[in-house]
Amino acid sequence: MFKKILIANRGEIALRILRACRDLRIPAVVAYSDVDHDSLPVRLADEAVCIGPAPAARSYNNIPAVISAALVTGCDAIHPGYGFLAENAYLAEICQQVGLTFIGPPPDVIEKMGNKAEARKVMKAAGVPLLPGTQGIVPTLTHARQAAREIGYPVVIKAVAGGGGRGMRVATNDAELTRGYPVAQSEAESAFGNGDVYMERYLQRPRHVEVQVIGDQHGNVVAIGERDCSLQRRHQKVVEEAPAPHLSDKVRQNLLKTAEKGARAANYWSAGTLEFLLDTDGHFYFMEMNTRIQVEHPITEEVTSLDLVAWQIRVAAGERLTIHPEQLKPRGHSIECRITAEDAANEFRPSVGTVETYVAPGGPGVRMDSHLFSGYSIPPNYDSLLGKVITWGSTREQAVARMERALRETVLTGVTHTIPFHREILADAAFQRGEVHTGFIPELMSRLGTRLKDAAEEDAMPQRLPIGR
Ligand code: MV4
Repeated sequence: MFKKILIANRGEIALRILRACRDLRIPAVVAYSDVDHDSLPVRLADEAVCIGPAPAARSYNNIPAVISAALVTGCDAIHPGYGFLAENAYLAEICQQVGLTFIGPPPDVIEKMGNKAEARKVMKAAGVPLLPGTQGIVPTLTHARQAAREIGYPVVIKAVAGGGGRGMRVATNDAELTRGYPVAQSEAESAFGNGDVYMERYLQRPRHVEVQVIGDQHGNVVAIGERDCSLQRRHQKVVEEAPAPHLSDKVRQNLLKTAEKGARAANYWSAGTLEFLLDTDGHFYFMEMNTRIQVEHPITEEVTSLDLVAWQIRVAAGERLTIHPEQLKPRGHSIECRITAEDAANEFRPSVGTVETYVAPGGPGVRMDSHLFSGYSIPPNYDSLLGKVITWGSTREQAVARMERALRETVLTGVTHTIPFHREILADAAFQRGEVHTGFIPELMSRLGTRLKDAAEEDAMPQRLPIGR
């Protein structure tokens, strides 16, 4: 096992990794930027080391700074968390060269899955179902028109270096394709430094269902379980749940077996996720693979009792997976609400400031993964995630009821946040029936109209705040 781990991340995930290190009795060093000096993970860590100023390019994304921080503090492994350098093949490569272990898959696997057209090829060869689409990249508009004829409209143009929906362009006819193709290319070039694009048939209102996998360095790969992540706004997940509602046992078993086969074909080890689109007939299609621990991993932990971050560390150290099939039958249901510092009533404008009062929810079936504390000042330099409210119930209904309870009892003042928005989602009749799809949030937003403003005001009313003032 590792002697000491460098946590090259911040916020709730730095804290989550630190907790896994504690459970494994591994000392941990938190690498932080200037503005995170007083953060909770830094305060709780065994050691902390500053890696640069606030801009991520000069700290959390600065490979030489991260490598040096690990070496000078005597670490033998780096956990990158999610975001920042988590899917950076160069970091994984340099780690190998200087004798550090990158807690993630090998660089060649990161690179292959990072190219979405290459990932499609690997999955196709393995017999994983894909939407009709191009074999590789689409080099010219002429090729794009030809491909659209073969695929059939509507089509979507995606960046090979993209992922998560950034730089996506939908075309429903030749005219839209002609206009959209160069835009997709130049957006891909400026966003990812790689203008290569590929094409797929576009599916209307699909569900986003992803499969958590984990593999060791001895050839064992298991699909742990699926998550429904259909509730997204501008490609940002808002609510996730496990298991996926209204999925037949047959489709679920097939999905998990298929994901396992895909991960094996990619020579995968470590924790990873295969994303699929699910249509209304229960057909699923591979979209992309993420080679990191994901934000929403806790809901899979809640229904399996596995510690995915601890397993990710253990397999990186060379341990064998010893997960029994019995542990893979999901027990009950889990939901996660991502609380962000945004104003849902005003186009989700980012909100910054200092947390005045924070009281975390608790009680049976409630887990709060957050780095907040009363008096914490939120730096404006990074993403707006404040924490994740995660509930577990023996049924979906119980997990929903517990989420409503947890959201009601959370006290968070001083910054505008999305708890009122989450309460509207939870109160929605279609959501309560488990009728989720990727059009849900946009449709809810238009139904809500000005209701969000009222909900935000109500939330701020002092008589609802038992603590503070
Ligand atoms: C798609 C799609 C429909 N057809 N691909 C890709 C990444 C994801 N974040 C957005 N992506 C989509 N890819 C094809 N061929 C629809 C989406 C999509 C979506 C997917 C999951 C969750 C929310 C979404 C919202 C809009 C579009």
